[in-house]
Amino acid sequence: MAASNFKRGILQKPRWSIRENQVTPEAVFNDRRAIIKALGLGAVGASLPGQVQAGLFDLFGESKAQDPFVTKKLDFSKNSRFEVNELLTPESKVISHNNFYEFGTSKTDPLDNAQGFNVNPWQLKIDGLVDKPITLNFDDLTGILPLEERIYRLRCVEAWSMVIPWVGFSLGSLLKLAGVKSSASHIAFETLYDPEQMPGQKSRLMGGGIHYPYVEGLTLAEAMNDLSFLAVGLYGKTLPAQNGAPIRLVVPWKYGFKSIKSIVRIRVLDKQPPTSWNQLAPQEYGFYANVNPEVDHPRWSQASERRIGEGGLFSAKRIATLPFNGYQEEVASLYSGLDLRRNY
Ligand SMILES: Nc1nc2c(c(=O)[nH]1)N[C@H]1C(S)=C(S)[C@@H](COP(=O)(O)O)O[C@H]1N2
Ligand SMILES: [Mo]
Repeated sequence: MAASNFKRGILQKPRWSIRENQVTPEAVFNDRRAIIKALGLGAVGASLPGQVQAGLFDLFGESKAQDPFVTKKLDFSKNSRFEVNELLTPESKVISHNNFYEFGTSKTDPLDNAQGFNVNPWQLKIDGLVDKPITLNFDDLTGILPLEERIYRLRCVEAWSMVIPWVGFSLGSLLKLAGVKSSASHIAFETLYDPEQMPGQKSRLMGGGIHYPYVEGLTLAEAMNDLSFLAVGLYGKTLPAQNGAPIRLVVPWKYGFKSIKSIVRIRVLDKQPPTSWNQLAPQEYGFYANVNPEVDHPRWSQASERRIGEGGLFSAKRIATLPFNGYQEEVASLYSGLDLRRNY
């Protein structure tokens, strides 16, 4: 009936829209009802048997049926110290243009391949040079510390960028709970290793040549900087699988590959840990990876970036890249005396 016709016709929506469901703000939800009404389907819809009604609502992404990965609304407060006077990247772009090589190397692979990703149960261990090792389970991730929202720019080393409202807590606040020993100098992070769930870990080709598990690292001073953030959500809801559910790092002054996803271990060390992209191509990706418009990637310029979701239909807007991605005031002092050209 009408529903299936609409599905094939003008009202067809991209796959991601079907997933915004449980979390849709009331206004938008009501708006969809208004659309149904405006289409003259309201009265018809209301009188149809349940199954057909479900089909109608499905059009607008209100069915939970074929959605194995569920995001949920989070309780949080806004942290007004971390706002950005720029347009937010639409949620539809944030959750459909991703790098998550464990699920494939093209930008839409993570969305396509991560929907069956099972993140509950989960374990995140914080250990190494700490007074009190901590193991967080799935519920602890959103319960151990008060959640706040921060709007950060994200600048990928591939010269595209987004502006994203993250929900989570500072990395430093979690490290303080564990108690960092005075001998510590660095923090190592590790993504889940589960080739059964992550097809990119099974095949060298699909996984982009990375040796899994994906690992990253920060100096202790970087980790304790107020900007270093552990995100458990974005746009007010728990993280979609493709964005690094159930918990991922966000270090906004560094290239995106430092912001490791789906973390299972945070280890406090007394030496610099190996990092995945540096191991794969050391002449292209350094340990620091601070956003720096003056130091080009060997194969492309880093002077400007493509802001995803802005600009015309066929071209995204290009804007100048800022030193430390615009977070110079907060972090430049961490690198005083360091040659940023050599320590890229
Ligand atoms: N485990 C893991 N973490 C990862 C990646 C990855 O492939 N695997 N890609 C990184 C890169 S290159 C970027 S730009 C960001 C992208 O985050 P987003 O998809 O949420 O925008 O995640 C980073 N974290
Ligand atoms: Mo990236």
